Amino acid sequence: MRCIKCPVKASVELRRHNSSFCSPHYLEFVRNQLARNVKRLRMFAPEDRILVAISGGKDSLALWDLLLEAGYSAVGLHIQLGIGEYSVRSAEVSQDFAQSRGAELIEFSLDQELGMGVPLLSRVLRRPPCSGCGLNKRYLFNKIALERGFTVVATGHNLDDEAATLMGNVLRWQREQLARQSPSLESNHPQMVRKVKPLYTLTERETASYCLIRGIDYVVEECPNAKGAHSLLYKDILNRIETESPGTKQQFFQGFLARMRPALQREQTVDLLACEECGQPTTGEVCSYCRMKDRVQNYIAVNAPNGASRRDT
Ligand code: Q46
Ligand code: ZN
Ligand code: ZN
Repeated sequence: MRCIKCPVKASVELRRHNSSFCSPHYLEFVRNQLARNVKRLRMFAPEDRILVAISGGKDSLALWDLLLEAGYSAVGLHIQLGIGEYSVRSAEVSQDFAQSRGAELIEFSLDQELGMGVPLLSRVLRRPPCSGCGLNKRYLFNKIALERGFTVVATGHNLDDEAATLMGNVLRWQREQLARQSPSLESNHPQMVRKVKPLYTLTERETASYCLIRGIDYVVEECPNAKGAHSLLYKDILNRIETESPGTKQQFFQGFLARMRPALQREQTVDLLACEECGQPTTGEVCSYCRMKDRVQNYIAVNAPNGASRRDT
């Protein structure tokens, strides 16, 4: 099989695009996808200061690499979640990447900020690990971006992530989540930073191929808490459909953005207020992060007043 752009043997085949590329032309394809997405959805401009959420996985590192290559001001933010070896390795990989590119990486530790990592937090809140983890990440990305003068937060969500989230939202008919699901979310509150997902048209396999060709070392293992997650089931189902009918995943998500989301958006009438404790946007008086933090502080005051067992993970 030959590259569709030159006579060289292809190294990546994209059945949904009916295309195959040699390595240099594949990199060009990925760069063009990013540039097109950024332009089409007006995600950011050259003068924007971008905070890139870095997990240490293939998607976030590919995104950071692409933004740096394109000359954007892109600073990484890695939040250490305290999930055993997985978090140790994620931090190392993120630091190594930053060092290799001479890029700035902001590191933040949940243990230091909150007094505990995700595993203990899950037990204190009596909720699945991903629930507390997601709440912290969403809140901290926005807060750190605001405090440090970033104009936009970029995450590495890919087409598989977006299609699986869409499937979950549709299966439960979650109107509010559907209305908010977008690769480019404008700020609707003075304390809210714009959120963008510039890789939303690329699949997991495509970002992995990009990392492989670019020689980017990333954490291959999934977070241990992802096991049994509904999102993995949806991804598996969508991949099986995709194998039989290439392009379905893309049509599913792009069709939603073009035909369904505009109607849902018009219905959205949620007024955001400023949290009485931290000033961040919320629909109630006190935001869910501050309510969670109160519970954590109560737990620490009763169970580990000296912080002795704070690292009980
Ligand atoms: S890191 Fe956190 Fe994910 Fe791990 S605990 Fe769940 S949400 S699975 S992206
Ligand atoms: Zn080629
Ligand atoms: Zn708050």
